Amino acid sequence: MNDFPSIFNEFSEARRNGFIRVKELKNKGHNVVGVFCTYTPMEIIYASGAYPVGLCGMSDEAIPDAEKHLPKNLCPLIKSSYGFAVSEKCPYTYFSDLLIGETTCDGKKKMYEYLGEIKPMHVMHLPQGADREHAVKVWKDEMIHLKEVLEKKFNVEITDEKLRESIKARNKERELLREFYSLGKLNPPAIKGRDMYKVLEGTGFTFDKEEQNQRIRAMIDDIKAKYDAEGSAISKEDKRILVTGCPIGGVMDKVIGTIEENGGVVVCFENCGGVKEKARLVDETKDPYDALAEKYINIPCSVMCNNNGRLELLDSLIDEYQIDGVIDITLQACHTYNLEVKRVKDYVTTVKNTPCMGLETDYSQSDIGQIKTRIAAFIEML
Ligand code: BJ8
Repeated sequence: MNDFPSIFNEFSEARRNGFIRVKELKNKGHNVVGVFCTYTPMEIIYASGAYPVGLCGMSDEAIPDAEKHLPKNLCPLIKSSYGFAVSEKCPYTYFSDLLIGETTCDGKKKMYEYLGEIKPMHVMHLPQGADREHAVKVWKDEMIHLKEVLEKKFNVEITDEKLRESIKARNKERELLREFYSLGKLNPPAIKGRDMYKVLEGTGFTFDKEEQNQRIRAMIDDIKAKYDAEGSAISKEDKRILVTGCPIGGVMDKVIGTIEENGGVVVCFENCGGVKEKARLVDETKDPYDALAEKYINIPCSVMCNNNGRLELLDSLIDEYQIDGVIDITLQACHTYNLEVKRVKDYVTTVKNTPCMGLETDYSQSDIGQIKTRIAAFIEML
């Protein structure tokens, strides 16, 4: 039987060790594409032969560098991402041949204009809603435009065959990760949310996908076998928490750690990095660009108007994961998620009869005491 904590840690080390792997890829003549968002159609990047890597900043280390150019009252994820790029403190950004962003929130899309002065940058124009037929057409055209940009940049041809192969490979990875995070459906869950997140996050910095999939397959089988033989190390009394809202890479320890040290266990991450991107596969039977446009435009992020898909997803997840309480995390100055807090809270408490708490925070440690008090009180009340 495997040693789970060390396997989980290996995944969380992937980000740090990935620096060396990226350098090796560059030395071997491969292209690297830096990305910032779940809307990026990774399949097209893979079909160009390049390796995508996530560049969203997850610590406050480079925020002072960003604040030399950007306003202070901006989302920490945007400031951190820009700060790492402008200060050349992030090797992933440094080694990227091209950066791809999307017109999501105002802060990100305007930050991309500055990033474009540092590195080659392509911004995809994301429609602002998924419920109109022409929006899907516009998004499909943007996919085709991205294909042309990558072909020109890397002097390659992206054939439909290559694209279909990468769609299949990504779907396979998604299905495996869905099986992995579904371990949270067990009651009590088989693993803690912090460990689950380490693995999910680590996959964004693992470049050999075949090897990654084999490791995850073996890990799922081992965890299930251990659970069947010995039960779970997690108490059935722990309150089952669903986390939704902004990406949480930069507030992982502060928020998820605090939940799990105060009688809760995070069994489901609805946000980016968790279920949001993986809930829906790309249809392998359709024209690949139609299928990619349909899949990606339906990601239920708060930048969309309307974003009813988020409530639909939360509705089913609360049932499937037997949720005791929902915590909706907003990064400071993220207006779109902040504005959705009321809608989420109203829906979750009235329709699903489940307690819900909104939590606003940033990448600093200054509010840690207040966060602890609020989370402990919320869990106590469940
Ligand atoms: S699909 S969540 S990765 S946009 S937290 S930068 S929205 S101000 S990160 Fe996001 Fe794509 Fe949506 Fe996901 Fe702006 Fe809000 Fe900051 Fe955000």
